[in-house]
Amino acid sequence: MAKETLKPIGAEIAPFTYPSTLLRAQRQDGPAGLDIALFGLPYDGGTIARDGSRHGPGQMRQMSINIRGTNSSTGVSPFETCRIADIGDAPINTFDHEASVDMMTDFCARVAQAGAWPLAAGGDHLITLPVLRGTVDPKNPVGLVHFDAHPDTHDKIFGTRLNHATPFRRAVEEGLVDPKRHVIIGLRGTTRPTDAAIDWAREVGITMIDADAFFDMGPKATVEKACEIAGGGPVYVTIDIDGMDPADAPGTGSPEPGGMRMRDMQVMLRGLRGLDIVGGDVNEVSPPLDPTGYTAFNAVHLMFEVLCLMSENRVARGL
Ligand SMILES: [Mn+2]
Repeated sequence: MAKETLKPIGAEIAPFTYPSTLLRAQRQDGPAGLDIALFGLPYDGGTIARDGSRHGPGQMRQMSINIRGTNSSTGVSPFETCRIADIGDAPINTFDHEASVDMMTDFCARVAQAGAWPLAAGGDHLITLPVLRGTVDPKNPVGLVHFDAHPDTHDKIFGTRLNHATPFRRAVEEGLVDPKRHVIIGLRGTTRPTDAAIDWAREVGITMIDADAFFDMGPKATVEKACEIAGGGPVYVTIDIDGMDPADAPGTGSPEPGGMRMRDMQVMLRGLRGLDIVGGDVNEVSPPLDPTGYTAFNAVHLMFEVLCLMSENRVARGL
């Protein structure tokens, strides 16, 4: 018997009302009974310079206005097969960095304890660490499909271990991510004569497909390679919006020219079908840096693609 699902708010009958929920999902307090929990992690205390991504979840809710329930390319309708709701934002403490990371971790742990899979809106890229800490058992680490202009594998910045340039160093150290199944796509930008973050990533076996390699291979060959690397176990998808070209995502703290366009991202995300995708996030959308909202608009369309992958996998697993 088909399960009773939560239909998106007004997607058919009131397309121009503002539900102000992620992907027009229904609002629910807490993750009980959900297959997939959508939520915000409105924290940018890990940002080195240009911040503002704490406002990302809010603008992503506003820009969810045009999201309808079905993926026109794949035919997947996540709200028909899975119980999905927006459970709001994790609490944080603006004046206490370490406590905020712990509060986000606790929030995500409650999602996992309810049996739901997480799909988060950031926040800066540090937010991926509490999602992984809260939802991944180190006995069963995830593979990572990671879109980003930067590797985020530094050890420390200004002596601190928790910021948006370090989350994947910590995640690998803590056994949450299998570095042999971690692929980063889109690396580029000005750098330094030596880059310890890149060197470390290479040493531990992370695969890096930089923007030059991506544009040589094209999105289809790139995603085929990504599937080969990340497959063989549960997979998490993390999308730093600065992986995209600033033409499609200007509203982010560390934009880098020469990146992937929206179409490239759509082709690659749809190419991940068949992987065991159990969670994801879209992060680094900074509304103050893009008053048009176009960055957040694209971000929620990417989030919907990840939701389709997760819901399809949930069905494949018989959950
Ligand atoms: Mn990043």
